[in-house]
Order: sequence, then C-alpha cells, then structure tokens
Amino acid sequence: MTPKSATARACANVALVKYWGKRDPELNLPATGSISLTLAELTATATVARAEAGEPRFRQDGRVVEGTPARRMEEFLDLVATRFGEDPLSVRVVADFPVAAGLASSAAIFAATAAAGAAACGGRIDLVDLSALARRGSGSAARSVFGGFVEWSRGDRDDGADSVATPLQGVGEWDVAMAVAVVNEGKKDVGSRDAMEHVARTSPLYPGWLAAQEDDLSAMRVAIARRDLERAGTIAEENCLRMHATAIAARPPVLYWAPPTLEVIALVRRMRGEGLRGWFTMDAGPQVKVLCAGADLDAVASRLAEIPGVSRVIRARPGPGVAILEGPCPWT
Ligand code: 2P0
Repeated sequence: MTPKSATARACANVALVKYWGKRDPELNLPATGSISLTLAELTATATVARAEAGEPRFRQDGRVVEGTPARRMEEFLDLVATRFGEDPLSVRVVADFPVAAGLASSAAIFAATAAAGAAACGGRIDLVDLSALARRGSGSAARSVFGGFVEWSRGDRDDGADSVATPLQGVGEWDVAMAVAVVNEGKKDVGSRDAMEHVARTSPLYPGWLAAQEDDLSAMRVAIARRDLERAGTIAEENCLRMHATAIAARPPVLYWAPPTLEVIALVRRMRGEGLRGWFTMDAGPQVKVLCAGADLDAVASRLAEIPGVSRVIRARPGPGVAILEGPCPWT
C-alpha cells in the first residue's frame, strides 16, 4: 500500500558556473553544463499527497498559489504521478527564504517536491534519476538533489537522460561558506525562465557566453578538487559578470542589479585589497552572494551588513542533498 503523503526537504544552490540558456525548453535541457554549491541555510520543505477533488494543488507558506507558478507546479506533479502510476497529486511547500528574488527558491522547491512525490507514490528512483526528474520542474533543481559542490551536465541525448547532476565534493570536505546579502526581498520583474529565453534569442553576446562555458567548467572542476578558493572565486566572479553582461546586452536589456548590488561588489573588491577574501556572484535578482573561507564568514557578513541598502545577510554553509523527512525513502 502506498503512503497517504510524504515530506522531503531540499536546500537551494548557488551556481559558481551558471546555467543561462536551454537547448530544449520542453525538457529543461541546458545549453551548457553548470557547477553550484548547495546551501544549508536556504531550504524548502514539500509535503506531497493525493489531490482531493476540487482542492488547490499547490500551497506555499499556507497560501494557495495561482497563475503561471501554479500551472507549472501542476504540470510537474502530473509528470511525477504519471511516472509512478499514481492519481493526481498536491503539494504544500514551506520555504524559509525570500521567494522569487533570485535566491534559487525554485531549485529547492522542485527538488523537494520531486523527492516527496516519489515517496508519496511509494516509488523507487535513484538520486541521479531523481535529479533528471527534478530538472523537469526547474533546471537548477537538478543540482539541489545533491549536497556540497555539484555539477549538472549538459548531456547530448535528445531525451535528456544524460542531463543530470552529480556530486563533485561532499559537505565537510572543504570549509567554505557564502554570505548572502539580501538587497531587495520583493519579487523580481522578469522570472529567470522568460529572461534566459529572451536573452538567448536577442543578446548579440549570447554566442560568446556559450563559447566560454567549457573553459570555466573545467577550470572550476580543478579549483574545487584542489580546494583553491582564490581560483574558484575568480572564475565564479568572471562567469557571473559574463552572464549579466550577456543579459544586459539583450534587446530590451535584462538588468537585475540594484544600486546596493554595485555597492556590495565594490566592498568585496575593497575587502580583498585589505586582506579579507571574498568573491561575489549574482543570479536572476539583485542579491549578492559572497564566497569565502568558512573561517571568514562572520567577518565578511558583518562588513556586508554595514551597507545601508542591505536589509539582511544570511550566513550560509554547504548544505546536504535532498532528504525524506516523512514517508518511505525512494532511493537506497
Ligand atoms: C543558475 N539561474 O545556474 C542560473 C543563474 C539563474 C541565474 O538556474 O527555467 O529557475 O526553471 O530551468 O532553474 C534560475 O533558473 O530556470 C537559474 P528554469 P531556473 O542558478
């Protein structure tokens, strides 16, 4: 007999080599690979159950979600149910960080929902396959299935079976951290899905962005294997700026930065000059994440908090992969 419901938790991840552009929007297949760090302090918990007739199928933080996000989640729940031969499913999500503000909430939400969905259906799935399933909800969710440093492969196959995430380095193997400077907790203007499609279609810099990815991926793999923070940080900054340059060059431009974003960038560079080492990265929003040594996290976070436009700083450390909190574990 299958359980009534199951609950799973997943952490968000921040890409050090970014995913920006797709080779197949239907299957969420990326145009290039990407590498990320999963963060313990930014989590989403999903409880999936059989949907009652007429019941809203997606609730987040106690509220019914409507519109495009609801449709996207319903399609994903149907995909999970079809895979495991179950009736329609519903999900309740509790997220512990600002949603849709460039803090990769969709990665944590879809990774947790994929795992809870498999468990609620009493299904069996291994973690690599789970990452392919989570990818269908949101590309970056493929990476949140695993903890620590993770690589999500572009893959070559048309069916996407080889576009999966794999762990590069587990939690506890390298004492790094991220200070997340939240500069605006409001929702962003352009969601990353629409933005990356628009940028790929209209930015004259997009081919250059794609062409540079392979070098960054191989250099980042080496930097992580050698625990070379300066090298990893430098690649992450360059990769982030190249992604944003590509977006800014789109017609019309996609510009995610706010004035405090630039103030944080300037401060990070100043701090490095003073000997406090950190490297910035930004995603589809104005927040700045600063990669640093674990031992420097408090000092870096305190400095970022001094900027008036920074509303708060989240001190984040490498986090674990997806976990089942209630229900049968679908993997061994
Ligand atoms: C990343 N981002 O690698 C990049 C960098 C944002 C900037 O992955 O359309 O929500 O659901 O696959 O995963 C955000 O995009 O997009 C993202 P979909 P997703 O983290």
